Amino acid sequence: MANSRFEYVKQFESSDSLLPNTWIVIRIDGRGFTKLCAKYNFAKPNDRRALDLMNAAAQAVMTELPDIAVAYGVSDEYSKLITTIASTFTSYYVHLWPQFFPDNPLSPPLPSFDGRAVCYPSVQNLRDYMSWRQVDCHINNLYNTTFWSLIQLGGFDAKEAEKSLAGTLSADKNEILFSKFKINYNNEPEIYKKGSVVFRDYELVEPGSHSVSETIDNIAEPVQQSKTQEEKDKKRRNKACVVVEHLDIIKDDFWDRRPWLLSNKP
Ligand code: DGT
Ligand code: MG
Ligand code: MG
Ligand code: MG
Ligand code: MG
Repeated sequence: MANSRFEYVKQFESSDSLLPNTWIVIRIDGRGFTKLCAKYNFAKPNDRRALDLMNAAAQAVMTELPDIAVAYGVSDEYSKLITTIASTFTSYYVHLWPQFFPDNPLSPPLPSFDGRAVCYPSVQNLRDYMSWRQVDCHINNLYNTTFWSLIQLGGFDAKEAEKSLAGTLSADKNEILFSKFKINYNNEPEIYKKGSVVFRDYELVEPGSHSVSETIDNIAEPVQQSKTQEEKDKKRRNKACVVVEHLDIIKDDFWDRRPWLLSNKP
C-alpha cells in the first residue's frame, strides 16, 4: 500500500516499547478459566492434570523462545513480546491438551490466555514480585484445601464452609484440616503449596558442552558483550534443559544456587 491514500493509517500504530534496562515480567493468565474448569470437570481445588498441562506449555514456550531471558529484561517491544508469549502458550496448551486429558476432548469455547507486561527496575523488585506470587499461591491453596475438605469430606455446603472459614488465620485452617480430617497441610504436594518455577538448568546441560562455572562467568560478564559472545550465550540457552520445580523462591537459597538466573543485569 506504499504511497496510497490509505497509508496514513500506519500512523495509528503507536510505539509500545518497554522501559530498557529493566526486568520485564510477562504475566499470562487463563481467560475465563472459572468456566473452563467447570466445563471439563477439573478436580477441586487442584487438578494435577491441569497443572501439569500448564507446566508443559510453559516449558515448551521457554524451550521455543530462548530469548525469554529477554522477558526478564532485554527486549523492547511490548506488544510483540506479550502476544508472542501468550499466543505460543495458548498454542501449546491446546496442542498438549489430549496428552493430559485423553478422555476429554476440547470443544469451543477453546482455552485462551491474556498477557500483560510490567517492568521492574531492580532485582529486589523482581524478587519481591516472585515472592508476592508465591505467597498468593500459599494463601489461596491453604484456603482452598480447607474449603474443599469441608465440602468433600465434611459434608458442608459452600455457604457453611465459607462461614466457618471467615476470619480464620493460617494456624486455624491448619488446625481444622488436622483435627477434622487428619490432614497435615505440610504433607500436601509441593506443586500445590509452592506452585511451579520454570527455568534453564545449566547443571543438566549435556556432558562436554560447558561447565557450570564457565557458564556463570560468561553470563556475569559486563553488559557490553561482543556479538559473538551474545550468540554463544544464545546457543547455550538453546541447549540448556528447561526444568519445572516446586521450590521456595522467596528465600535467597533458590537464587543463590542459580546465579545465572539474575546475573545478566548490573
Ligand atoms: P479471567 O482471568 O478474568 O478471565 O477469569 P478467570 O475465570 O480465569 O479467573 P481467575 O484467573 O481469577 O481465576 C482462575 C480460576 O481458575 C479460578 O476460578 C479457579 C480456577 N482453577 C485454576 N486451577 C484450577 C484447578 O486445578 N482446579 C479447579 N477446579 N479450578 C482451577
Ligand atoms: Mg488467574
Ligand atoms: Mg485475566
Ligand atoms: Mg484467569
Ligand atoms: Mg510478524
